[in-house]
Amino acid sequence: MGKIAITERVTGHTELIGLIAYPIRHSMSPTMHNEAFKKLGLDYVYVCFEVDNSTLKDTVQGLRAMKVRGWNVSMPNKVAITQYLDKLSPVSQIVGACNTVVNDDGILTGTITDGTGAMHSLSEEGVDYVGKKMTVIGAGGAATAIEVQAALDGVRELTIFNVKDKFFENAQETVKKLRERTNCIVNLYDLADHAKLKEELDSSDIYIDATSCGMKPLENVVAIPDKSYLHKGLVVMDTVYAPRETELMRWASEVGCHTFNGLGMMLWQGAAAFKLWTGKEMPTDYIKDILF
Ligand code: SKM
Repeated sequence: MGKIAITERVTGHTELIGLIAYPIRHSMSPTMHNEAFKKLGLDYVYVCFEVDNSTLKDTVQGLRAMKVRGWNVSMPNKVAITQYLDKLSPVSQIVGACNTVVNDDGILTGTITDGTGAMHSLSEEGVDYVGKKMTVIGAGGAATAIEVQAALDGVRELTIFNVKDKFFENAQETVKKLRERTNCIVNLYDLADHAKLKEELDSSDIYIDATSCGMKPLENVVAIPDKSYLHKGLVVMDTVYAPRETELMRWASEVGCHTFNGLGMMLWQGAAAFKLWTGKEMPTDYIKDILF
């Protein structure tokens, strides 16, 4: 946007919507939301702020005091911010994290739209997940949001794999909560158990990779050992979108799987947040045309 466009668009009435994370200068959210505001003639601007856990509390207080309409939250603040909000949506409570805050007259409500974003992306790809078996690799923020939403949205069986790192315990908690609150059959295994991984993927309809494999600095790294773990008929979604095609997606194409990246998830998590702040549908076809 040039100087003229900014002075035409930003006036004394313009309201702010933010994204608080660190690092965050790489984000495509500002372009996505600002293009959508412009297209619909909505008087908001969306700006990134480099905020980590050390300045998070002050930031939340400041945004509330400034009557900012809302904001997105990304790493490393998704879990930490929950303690500073007034209310959390049911899904945010189960996931234990938040990526979207709405400020209604000083009452801050947090929710998480990453999971609905992923499920919406599957639907858009023509994947009917209700009653199906899904394997998800990963136990971080995005992975947990997907796992919870999948179980809530009617996936029959969910198998989670993760390496035995600090997130494994988190995944154990997720499994416990989902077993208590949903009818989904949920299991968790160590990603190092290759025999189990093969067995579970062989009997799955959908495989979602929600690790950072495939993304800088792990380009060309794949969470599964080789393409014999994939079968034709398996839907393979990689949550990575930069690069647009990961090594996992190349293997999946070679095997004949329906495969796609995380751009749809990114779009639909943003569209859900956009709706909460503005009450309007994001013009997603237009955004796809200009951004994807
Ligand atoms: O949950 C999303 C967040 O809303 C925006 C974002 C980004 O712009 O990079 C990434 C995810 O954490």
